[in-house]
Amino acid sequence: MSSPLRLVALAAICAISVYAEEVSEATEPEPPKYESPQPSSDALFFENFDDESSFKNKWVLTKADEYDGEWGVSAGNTTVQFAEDLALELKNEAKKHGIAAAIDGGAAAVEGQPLVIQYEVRLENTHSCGGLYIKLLSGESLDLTKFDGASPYSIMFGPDHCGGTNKVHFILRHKNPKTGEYEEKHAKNPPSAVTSDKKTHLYKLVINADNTYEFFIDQESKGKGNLLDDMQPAINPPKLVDDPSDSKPEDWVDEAKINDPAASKPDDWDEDAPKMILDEEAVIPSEWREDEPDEVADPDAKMPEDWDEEEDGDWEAPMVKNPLCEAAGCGKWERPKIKNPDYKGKWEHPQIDNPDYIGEWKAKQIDNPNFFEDKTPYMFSTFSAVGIELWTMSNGIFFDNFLITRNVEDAAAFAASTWGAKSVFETSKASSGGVGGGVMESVNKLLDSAADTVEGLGMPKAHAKNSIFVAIAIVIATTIFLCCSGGGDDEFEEFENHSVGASANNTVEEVPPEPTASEDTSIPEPEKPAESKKKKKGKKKV
Ligand SMILES: [Ca+2]
Repeated sequence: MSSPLRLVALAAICAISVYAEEVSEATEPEPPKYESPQPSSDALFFENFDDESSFKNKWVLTKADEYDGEWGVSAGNTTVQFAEDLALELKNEAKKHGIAAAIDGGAAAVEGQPLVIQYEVRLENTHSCGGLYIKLLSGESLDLTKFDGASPYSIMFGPDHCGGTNKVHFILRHKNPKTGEYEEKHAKNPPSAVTSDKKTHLYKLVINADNTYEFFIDQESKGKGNLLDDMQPAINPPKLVDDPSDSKPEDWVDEAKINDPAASKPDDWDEDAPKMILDEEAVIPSEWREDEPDEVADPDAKMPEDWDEEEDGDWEAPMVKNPLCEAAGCGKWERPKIKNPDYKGKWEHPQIDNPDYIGEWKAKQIDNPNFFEDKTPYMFSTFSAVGIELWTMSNGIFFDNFLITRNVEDAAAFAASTWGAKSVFETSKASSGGVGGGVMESVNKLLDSAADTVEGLGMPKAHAKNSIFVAIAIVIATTIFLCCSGGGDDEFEEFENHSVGASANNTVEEVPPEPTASEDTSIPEPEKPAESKKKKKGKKKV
């Protein structure tokens, strides 16, 4: 066997032993067990999706028209730490999805207390276009089977990414106490969402009792604002408004400048004169060679020794710059251009202050008949359900660990034990080529796919993956040994003897098989590709 092939076989055998060792290490001792996370008891709403039967009882699929996107709960791909850690999966691309869960007895912001809304999002596929946000649905007699984009809500919060738009929404539907109408108020400076990787990200909105709000992504503050100052349009309308009965008088002059009536375009002002003209005083340089070409065949070039004129055609020297042109130039001489001294461009009428100017007209201000002042917009409407209503071009979107609470510390502690643990795992996975990793992720996916098939035959998936990897490695190594054995260096023979437990005294001399008539064991020398020779024609580095 030739040395490179033996090295490949050796590497395959090493891979088997290393992988077998890893498998052995991975199964002993027992990996940590998964425990479904639970927040403290005062959560207004909580869902970890780990109990599928509970999920089915609690969550309602909308039956609204066009909302035929499928939902399910699953652990998703193998980059998650625990197979028992289920999450809500949005399953279809290019479909509308709607699902919601009622909050027993409803909930509302409470005077003097903050409100925290947080949840995790993980994207298994590249996210091209679609929302990832949730809504706190309002309305007393809410029918979740009719949940759609028009369903009333109090707060919409979460990522939205499509093309160049990428932000974390915070929209408050605020009730106008004068009209009773609801108006959408958008946070003025929302942060960008994280949609470029496949890790789990935690989105959190905290609305405080002093009307301030703050965005957090992965436990880091990503921006804050005040409901009274930083919402668009403003929560509270202005005290004064334009008097609708007032209008600008017809003789009101609001032009500050006018054309100078005393000025006019001079008769000799030629607006059409060109900016550049030919220099009529220029003369052809004495060293200019009008009859010489710019390039000539390189007189120093020589035909390559391996050039075969019968096979490759006539050899032509590469072209180089004509040395006779270096002094001034070659070819037809053209007059250079100079700036036109008569060029003036378009005449512009000089401006003067308008003697009749009165100023900018403004309507008379009157008290705003619709004025109100909500000093506590953080006390927004009640909410009775958590809903996800999305139209997305991507699938493989996972939501998990929803938590709505009035306790900021509990929310942070819960996030640390849930998202925090996932983040540590995913970061270590990524550094070893796992989450978002390259080749190993592809290999892992292939093994997953094969293991899924075997799993259907009754073998646990993890064991199936390990067995398939070892089997493939053994087949590769055996094939290399069987196909390529014979001849070779002493070092590898020594390895072979040791590896099969043979002593130096009982080695068997290998006899290479006679080639049959149909077999040609010689390896023909590859022909020189004609294309590569042709490329030499007329080429020379100069
Ligand atoms: Ca979960």
